[in-house]
Amino acid sequence: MSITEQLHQQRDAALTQIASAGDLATLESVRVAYLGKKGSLTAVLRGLGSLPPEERPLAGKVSNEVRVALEAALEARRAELSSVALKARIGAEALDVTLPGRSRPVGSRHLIEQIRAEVVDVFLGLGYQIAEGPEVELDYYNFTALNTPPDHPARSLQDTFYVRDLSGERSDIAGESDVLLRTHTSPVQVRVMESQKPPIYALAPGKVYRRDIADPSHLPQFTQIEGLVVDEGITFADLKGTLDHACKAIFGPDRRTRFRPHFFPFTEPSAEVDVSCGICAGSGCRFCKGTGWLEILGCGMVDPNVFGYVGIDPERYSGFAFGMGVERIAALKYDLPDLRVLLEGDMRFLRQF
Ligand code: 2NL
Repeated sequence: MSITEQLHQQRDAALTQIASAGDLATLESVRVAYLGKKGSLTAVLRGLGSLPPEERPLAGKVSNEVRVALEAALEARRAELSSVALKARIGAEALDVTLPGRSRPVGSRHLIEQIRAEVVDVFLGLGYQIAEGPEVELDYYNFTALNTPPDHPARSLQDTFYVRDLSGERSDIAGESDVLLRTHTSPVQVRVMESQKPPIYALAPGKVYRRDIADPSHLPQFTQIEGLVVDEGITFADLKGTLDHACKAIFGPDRRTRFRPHFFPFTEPSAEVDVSCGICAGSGCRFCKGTGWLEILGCGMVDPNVFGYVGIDPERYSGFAFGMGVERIAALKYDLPDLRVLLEGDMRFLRQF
């Protein structure tokens, strides 16, 4: 076979392999087999020098043509294969930017926390300090210093969660225990009066505990906000003005208040406060059970006996105090038929606020 025939045979074999190379790596191995340092075409080119001089020009020309043809075919196939590879990669990495994103719901404060913050803001606006204290309290701060008699029903095991029972160890408090879960936030205010001199303008929001079975209108744990003012010359008129302002700020400027006589061990005189019904504006409807009024808080002038426990001179100072249940305010504001939804964490309820 002539050298020209050999070269053409190699060229045709190489072109077939180039055409059938399915990926860039295979194509590269074809290139190395023919045009690499130890490639078969390279070997032919190296052997040109040993040909008889008259054959060299033609053999040189043909081998050069074959090399150029193979390089062109390799380059063309390389371009083809890279575009196929790129298309495959783009296909695999494709991202549909028109798909809706995964939703991440934004959380919100619990309704009780919202109302608590709203009430706190009203009293911050009146210059009150916010006070906090322990939820596990001493009987002394929760009952005794608040003028609650030893035999008062609120102190019974039926009504209060006791933590430590000392009745077996100390005969002087027979039937009593000295550590309990606070039943109101009043003990916070007793501690304020013990540690600060008047004038005192304090608000005590926090969780309180009572031994009730949960039902539509009772929870064993709820949130109370109490307020306390002690200053010279404080009268019941100051109490009325303050609470009327607070009710208008919380429920709306068109609401009215009324004060009914009541009894608490720690205040004298004492009153319950009603706010006019927001549905019927006072004329009577199903929501207010025909009365035109909704009961929202208790209050009164601080009993001088309470001042005695904390060393405040009742001849020089007078004061008022009040307490409200935040869950009850929530129920009135949003017409909740059952307070228990406030403790259950059901998103269908919580999402509404
Ligand atoms: C209610 C009634 C009330 C107080 C709380 C109080 C605190 C001190 C002294 C005197 Cl340190 N009184 N607190 C007074 C009257 C009523 O709460 O119905 N709460 C839900």
